[in-house]
Amino acid sequence: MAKHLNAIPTKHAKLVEWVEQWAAICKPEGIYWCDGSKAEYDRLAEEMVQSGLAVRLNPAKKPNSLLFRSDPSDVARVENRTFIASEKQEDAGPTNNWIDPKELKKTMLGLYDGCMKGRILYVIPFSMGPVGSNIAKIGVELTDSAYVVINMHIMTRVGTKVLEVLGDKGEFVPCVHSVGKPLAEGESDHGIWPCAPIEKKYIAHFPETREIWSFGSGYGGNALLGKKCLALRIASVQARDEGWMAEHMLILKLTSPEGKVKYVAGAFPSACGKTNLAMLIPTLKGWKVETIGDDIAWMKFGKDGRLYAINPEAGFFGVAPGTNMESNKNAMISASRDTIFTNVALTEDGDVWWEGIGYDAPGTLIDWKGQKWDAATATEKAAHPNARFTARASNCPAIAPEWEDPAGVPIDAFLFGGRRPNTIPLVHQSMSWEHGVFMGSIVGSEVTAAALDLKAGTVRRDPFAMLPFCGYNMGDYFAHWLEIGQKSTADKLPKIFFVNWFRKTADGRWLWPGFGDNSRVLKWIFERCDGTGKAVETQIGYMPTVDAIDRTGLEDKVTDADMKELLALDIDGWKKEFDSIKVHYEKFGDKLPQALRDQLKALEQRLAK
Ligand code: O2Y
Ligand code: MN
Repeated sequence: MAKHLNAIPTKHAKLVEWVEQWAAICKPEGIYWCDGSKAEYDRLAEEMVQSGLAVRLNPAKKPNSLLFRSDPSDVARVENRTFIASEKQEDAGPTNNWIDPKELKKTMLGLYDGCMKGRILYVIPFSMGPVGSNIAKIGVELTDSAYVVINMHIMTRVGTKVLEVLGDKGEFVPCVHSVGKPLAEGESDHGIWPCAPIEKKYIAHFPETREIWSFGSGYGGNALLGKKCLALRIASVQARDEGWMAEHMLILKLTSPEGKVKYVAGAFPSACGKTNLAMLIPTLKGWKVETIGDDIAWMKFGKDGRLYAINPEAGFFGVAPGTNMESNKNAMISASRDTIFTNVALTEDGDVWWEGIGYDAPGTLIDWKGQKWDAATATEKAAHPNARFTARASNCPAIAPEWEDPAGVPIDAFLFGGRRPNTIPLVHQSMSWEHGVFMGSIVGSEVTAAALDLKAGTVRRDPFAMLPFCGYNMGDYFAHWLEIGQKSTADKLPKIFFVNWFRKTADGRWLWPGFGDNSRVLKWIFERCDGTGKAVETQIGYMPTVDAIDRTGLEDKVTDADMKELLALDIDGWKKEFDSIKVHYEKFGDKLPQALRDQLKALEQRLAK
């Protein structure tokens, strides 16, 4: 039996028993209970530097920061190895990979048997959300990866204070993770990222028992189990059962020049600039955006009938390539110290570099695969396109003072959006809660030539940006959104908007500059929440009049003609959209709520007028 390397810091009998059960299966060299301290972080970081797994960056360039290079086969979330193992297939629904839980547990127990030989089993008690908040949840992750431990230190709240809240009998979500690479007697990783081959990778969720089992990957969303696995897939099931919301949404605080505040939450599919929007620097004088969260929102009704949101995370796991001082200055500053970089390039002077960082590579680099890289001769990118920075939210200059308020912040507006070069206007507002749910259910991005599974130009629907993250049948999830609308009144519920920063002209020119100029659209949304903001009712919802979006200082970049095009109602485009939504909806069969069928029918009728 593996020995405990430090004192067991809890009297929670069920937790201790569960840890020992898993230790008996995984057979680690020892069990270590994480306390979440800086000393623990520093010790594990140094051990990984000494073993060659991590590079310590030049402290004069990036203080207290590390660089990791993963195995080239372990660079992103693996959707085809991510499973919802509900008792009934119907409960996973048409958008998830379903697998029988008994069969999966049998397979995975076989893989877990002895998988931690030669390694330490770390026990990570963590809180998603401010410790003790009534919206927060506690998880415990078992892992054999010190990389996971230090990332969890940044992304969640870890350690002793969490165990105090858990007490002797508190509920926790059990999360088991192994890199799936046992070590033989005397063997070490020799600085090579441990993981298992793709066919042995499993990212498994058991919604009925609220368990997460992950095997074979050490990377991001596959391994940091608090994030996508707990805070979205399992939490979405808990939220359905308990009457709250777990959403793939950024949360931002918007302050007007007069000092009035609105809180906005927004769901966008991957690669639509969610982190950039959450940290936006307005180009409009006097307006301020502050960040509450960049990826996930948990929301519960307050006694006043409003929805209160917390960011369950404590850090950002952001995409490095394309992030620069122009696109996201606040993210660059967040990642300027105390940061874990994964799969970016290393400069000769011990700094990091990636494509789109805003300046040329300063000399010869070491690329993400550990090879010498020279811009003049390179045939491949220096940083992996999914290279990441793990940065502390507390290091973000734009972080809102209330970002850790355990009560959460009251949400005024929901935004949905995707990358849509045509048809969808710059912004429109729903006519009702049901219409807003309809808008969320049709979110999607146009597929580019790079995505191989769909024809270029078609729309990949990603309802509520939850396609890879909803832990149950998406049809039931739509019904849950509709039920949320029944729990309060229209004046208290968030207003719902659909935005599209990605419109192009027929000859491929961007119509809208995006980034800081998106504050102009946020201003109109702010005004609409206040019952002002000029709008016209159209077949697809309320749209701003052409003069309603403040273009002060932007008149040369976005002309009157551009604005007209951005806000034009493209009836023929919407008729095609209707056909595409019909096909999308067919997937859900009987699970598609009648209210959404009615919304689609009503749209058809309005378009025919
Ligand atoms: O590739 C990964 O493992 C990370 S995926 C991710 C990370 C941060 C925020 N969002 C996402 C996402 O896929 O939505
Ligand atoms: Mn995300």
